[in-house]
Amino acid sequence: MTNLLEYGFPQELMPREDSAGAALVPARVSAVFKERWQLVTPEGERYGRLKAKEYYYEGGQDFPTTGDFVLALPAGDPASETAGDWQIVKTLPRRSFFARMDTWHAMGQAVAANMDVAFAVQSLNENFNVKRLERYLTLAWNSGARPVVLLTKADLPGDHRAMVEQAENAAGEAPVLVLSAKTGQGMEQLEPYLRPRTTAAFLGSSGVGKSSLINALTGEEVMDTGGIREDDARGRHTTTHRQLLRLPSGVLVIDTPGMRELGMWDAQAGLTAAFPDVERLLGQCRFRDCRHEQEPGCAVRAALESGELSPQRWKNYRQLAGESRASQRMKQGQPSRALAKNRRQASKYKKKFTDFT
Ligand SMILES: Nc1nc2c(ncn2[C@@H]2O[C@H](COP(=O)(O)OP(=O)(O)OP(=O)(O)O)[C@@H](O)[C@H]2O)c(=O)[nH]1
Ligand SMILES: [Mg+2]
Repeated sequence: MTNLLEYGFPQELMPREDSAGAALVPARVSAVFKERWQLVTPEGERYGRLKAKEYYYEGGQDFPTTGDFVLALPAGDPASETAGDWQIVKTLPRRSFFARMDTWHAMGQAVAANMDVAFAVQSLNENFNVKRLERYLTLAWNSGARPVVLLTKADLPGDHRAMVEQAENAAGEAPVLVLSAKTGQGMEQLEPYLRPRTTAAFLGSSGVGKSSLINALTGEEVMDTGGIREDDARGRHTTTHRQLLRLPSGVLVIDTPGMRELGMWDAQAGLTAAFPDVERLLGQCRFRDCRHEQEPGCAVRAALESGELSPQRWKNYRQLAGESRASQRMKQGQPSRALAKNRRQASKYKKKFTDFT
């Protein structure tokens, strides 16, 4: 018997024996494939499909994603059409979820759910990019999990101080840890974030070493890892699907493939947490509807002029806030021009890559 509590399933969400849903079995989604969900169930690993009545009709529930807690009906009669597959009946309330804009479907896509910690991973080479880090951090804060920045490959030659400092400035309240999966340097700093029964998701571009970190934590090659291009440190999309794993220490980790696109989806709370310095200034302009261009008494312009706020950070904030507003309009059913452009780009990607994630 697999104990679902060991997989982070909250006691209070367990079906009660005297409840109407007593026949339903708790499970956690460990991976999602085309219309099939890999589940950790009390009977071990099983596969499930969504019960149409609960999911595919108007007003249906959110499709489960990796890390979700669900209730399911065990596989029925082996002779029946659905033999072998469980039926997923309910997606239980999420305590956190990392979502991004799915430009193809013009909706939010939950990448991982019920994490306690969201690791935003970048490597200390050509991959390092503050703008991208701010993007990840905004969505990580928005997820409701605790964001932590991991700067990997600290064993690589060179002076990394400037990159670490830039990451610390961008990260604000989120801790920044410098480490190496290869040599083990700094790995002990992860310990407070990796407690038994808690869940940590690893998020970041392809090739930054997410799967390598998980292997280093396990002491075994539980995930495949791949090379990177020499010239720009880009990875080869080795991990192809999101996977929840339980490590020998009892912590649950979610490995994710490097995402090519990370658009904002309804991320105002994340922006407020990731850019407190900028949002504080917004409230200080003389005019409430200040556009931060030529208006007198503009606190943003004053901060840019004094050097208190860097032009890059301001520009990135505007970009992310614009995307977030566009996603809110989209939620209300108002398509935008920006979306149409994104969709054209997405369709190009779709033709080129089969693993569009
Ligand atoms: N020097 C050095 N190389 C590392 C380190 N961690 C990972 N690598 C290398 O970086 C490459 C990519 O590592 P992966 O772990 O596959 O990267 P990933 O983030 O899982 O990539 P995707 O699965 O494609 O998203 C591999 O060649 C690793 O050997 C490290 O700490 N130091
Ligand atoms: Mg990987």
